[in-house]
Amino acid sequence: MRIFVLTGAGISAESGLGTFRDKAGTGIWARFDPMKLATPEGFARNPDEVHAFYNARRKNLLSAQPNAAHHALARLEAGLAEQGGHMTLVTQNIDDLHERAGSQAVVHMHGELLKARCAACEGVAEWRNDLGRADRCGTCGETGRLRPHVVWFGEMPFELDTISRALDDADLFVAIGTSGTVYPAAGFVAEARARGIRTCEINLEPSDGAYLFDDRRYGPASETVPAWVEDMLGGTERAVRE
Ligand code: BV8
Repeated sequence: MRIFVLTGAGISAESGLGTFRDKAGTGIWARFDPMKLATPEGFARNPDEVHAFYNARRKNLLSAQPNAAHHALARLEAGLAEQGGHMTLVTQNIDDLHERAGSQAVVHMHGELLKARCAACEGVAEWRNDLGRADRCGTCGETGRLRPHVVWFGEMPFELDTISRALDDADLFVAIGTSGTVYPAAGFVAEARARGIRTCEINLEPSDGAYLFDDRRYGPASETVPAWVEDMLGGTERAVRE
């Protein structure tokens, strides 16, 4: 079995990291303006404000722990490999909770909060402290040219070719903890369907794109994902229709 898994902020919600668009209107983008804080134009206009936004999220991440859903996906990756199968894990998240739970291959299509990129030399380095205009690039020595290594709105997501090839190769497409709002990630389910691939949504509640999924499982990821992984590794994927 070759499974393509796409995760979003919902898989990290129970680890205490914020989601973006919860229906309750409590998400990050309900409290902060993405056009000011998650676009290159916003960063150019007010770098200190954008750095402060990501410094707060980086601090929050460093005190967070992976939850049972992250650990279950790490088990699925290992279990499928043992069975001669394969799992591709693509995440929209910029946290490192999949890696800390033991996932070996994670495609961060929207970048990584614990890395900084230099606008002068394009060098990328681990960065776990606060980041600001006074910081110096360890590769080229320039000061004040570092930014969070994340993909902002209007910027090209990373590894789209890798993602497209993995979709070509998959037997099953599973979206976990994503509202299916942001493109191109939100378009992956339609690409999977166009390839005749079975699709499954695992989320707290039906997303606006729920109709695009053959199977659906709803509830907190820390409960629904381990149960789904047990089914997958037990070989009897029990698709619970809503
Ligand atoms: C691109 C990184 C061209 C930074 C993010 C106008 C101008 C420019 C672009 C556009 C435009 N109009 C549209 C676009 C395209 C735009 C877009 O899609 N906009 C949307 C708003 C309409 N996209 C882009 O700009 C992308 N780039 O288009 O470049 C291009 C295109 C194709 C090919 C080549 C080039 C770049 C988008 C990336 C932006 N960066 N983040 C940061 O994190 O600060 S996006 C942001 O939303 C998040 O990072 C996240 O990755 C992404 C998706 O959000 P979700 O993960 O789905 O989270 P959300 O809160 O929405 O949903 C959580 C879900 O979990 C909910 O359904 C909830 O019910 C559920 N949940 C909650 N708790 C639990 C749970 N589930 C289970 N258990 C729980 N406990």
